[in-house]
Amino acid sequence: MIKAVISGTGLYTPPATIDNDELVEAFNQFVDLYNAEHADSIEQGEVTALQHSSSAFIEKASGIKRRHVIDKEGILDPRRMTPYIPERSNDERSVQCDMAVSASEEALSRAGKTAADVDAVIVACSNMQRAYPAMAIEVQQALGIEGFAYDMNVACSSATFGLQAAVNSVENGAARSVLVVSPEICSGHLNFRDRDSHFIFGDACTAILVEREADTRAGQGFEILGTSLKTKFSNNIRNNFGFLNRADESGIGKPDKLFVQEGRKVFKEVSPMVAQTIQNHLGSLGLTPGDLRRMWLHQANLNMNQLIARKVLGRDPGLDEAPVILDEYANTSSAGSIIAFHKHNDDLETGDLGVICSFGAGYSIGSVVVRRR
Ligand code: CO8
Repeated sequence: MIKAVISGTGLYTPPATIDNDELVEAFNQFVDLYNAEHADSIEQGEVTALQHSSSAFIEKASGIKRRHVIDKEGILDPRRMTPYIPERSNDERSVQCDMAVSASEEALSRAGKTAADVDAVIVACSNMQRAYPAMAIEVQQALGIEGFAYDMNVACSSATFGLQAAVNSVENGAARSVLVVSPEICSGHLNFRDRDSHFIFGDACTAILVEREADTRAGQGFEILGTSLKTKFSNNIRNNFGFLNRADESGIGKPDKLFVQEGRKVFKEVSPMVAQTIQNHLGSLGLTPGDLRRMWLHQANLNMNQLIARKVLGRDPGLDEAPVILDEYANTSSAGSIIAFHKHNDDLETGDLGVICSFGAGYSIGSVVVRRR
């Protein structure tokens, strides 16, 4: 039987950063402008005055300190509050393709492989910058890969669902190796005018190379022991942007065409589901939580991750057991758990076990149990 391994990972981090104080200053300027413009209506009770945001709240409620973004100026302009990412001509590489190529080249180089060794590309992320042709086929062409490519979207769980698709393709012989790439431009669909969520997301791109064990060096990378996926429909994280928007002009420009969530409900409902999914997955592989050396969890909220790790382990986790990258990156959707894995796996020893686990809109949860080779 063919076995699949993760032989290399890569990360593209946009150079621009916005810390909480900068973000809050711009948001509060926007609030002051809005309240001044609507002073009469606010006075007459027709419009509700907007409230200031606060860095102290953001760090306490989420653990986020800063985020990397493709464009800083547009987001921090209180009259715009949206990144400025100029359109490119059809003859140029798209922005997501550029990010994907950068992360993929690092993954290939770390695995000691070239494009000639890869048979497939899956672009798995929350937002594609166009409907078609598939982003993955553009990335495939840019990297010079023969074979096939396709896009998929399961919001924050896209990368782990993509990993399962890659494992299937490798283990059933459809591909020798598959690149799973997650170019997340979350700033493009975040409502920076919404006090409840303006601080949540950042931009980044990850890439993972999944190969046949037989094509890798002894001791290289991580054996994939199993993948487990779970979904349950919920409206608590939603984005109604879509191709039918133009068919009803009354909805254009409404806030539901960007990311919206009931954050508290998500926290309460998803945390136990995630802990249960990890425990069930370990059990199905004949393992127990005590066997885990590390959990690379989705990076949305620090308190949520501590709660999930505590539920899984039955005790408080050490930072070393559930590493945190959201302080630096914020929530980068599907890239988050893979960034944690990419940055925090070098110290594991042969035989050490870990779980990569994503969770988010859908609801969707993806668990991937790996063992250091
Ligand atoms: N500044 C100051 N005060 C604030 C602010 C702010 N910015 N925002 C809210 N408050 C106030 C509220 O008004 C409230 O005040 P009061 O108590 O007087 O009513 C108080 O703070 C508490 O508000 P909340 O209950 O909303 O705050 P929480 O403690 O619940 O924290 C969080 C909010 C941080 C959002 C938290 O609920 C959370 O992180 N939940 C988990 C969310 C999560 O994991 N979501 C996953 C979504 S990601 C995903 O699936 C990917 C989607 C695709 C990506 C798309 C890219 C854009």
